[in-house]
Amino acid sequence: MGEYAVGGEELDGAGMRIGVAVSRFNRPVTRTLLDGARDALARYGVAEEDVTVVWVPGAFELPLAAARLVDAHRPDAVIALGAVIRGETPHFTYVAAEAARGLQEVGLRTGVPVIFGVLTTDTLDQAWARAGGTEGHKGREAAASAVEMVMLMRRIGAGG
Ligand code: INI
Repeated sequence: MGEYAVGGEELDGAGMRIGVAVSRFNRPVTRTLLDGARDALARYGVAEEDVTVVWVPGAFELPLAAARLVDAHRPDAVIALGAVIRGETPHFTYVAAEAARGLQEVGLRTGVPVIFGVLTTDTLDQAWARAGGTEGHKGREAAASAVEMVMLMRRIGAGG
């Protein structure tokens, strides 16, 4: 029996190695997500040289990059950042759903936390609102989730 939790105030990323996969599609937004994630990781004590960033063409490519990062670098966590905006085509549904499914699969296969920092919105304005605007900052939140999940996995123990 037991109960495991990590409080936001105790987030400590000192010594953690973090991989970041980020998509170029809607780059001004994803660049902002990346800047926020990097800044937040630094605030949690993650050293700059312990953060590895990989750029991919679009969100659909995020799962493969996350998988390769895990297999090649064995980071403590991977953060995936992207912006999928609905626009006019059904492409949105496939890209967003496959990014989510693929990223979840990488985390479950490897036991390394994979954080879903992918915006899925109807409009560009809604994406900006979640990239440091009125609805928060998904990049910063992703960084916090990454550090929390690494701490939590260590507390639970017996990882892969
Ligand atoms: N990729 C995104 O990251 N965001 C989008 O909004 C998007 N839309 O709308 O099409 C998008 N498409 C590209 C996709 O991720 C792949 O890069 C492409 O299909 C090549 O595999």
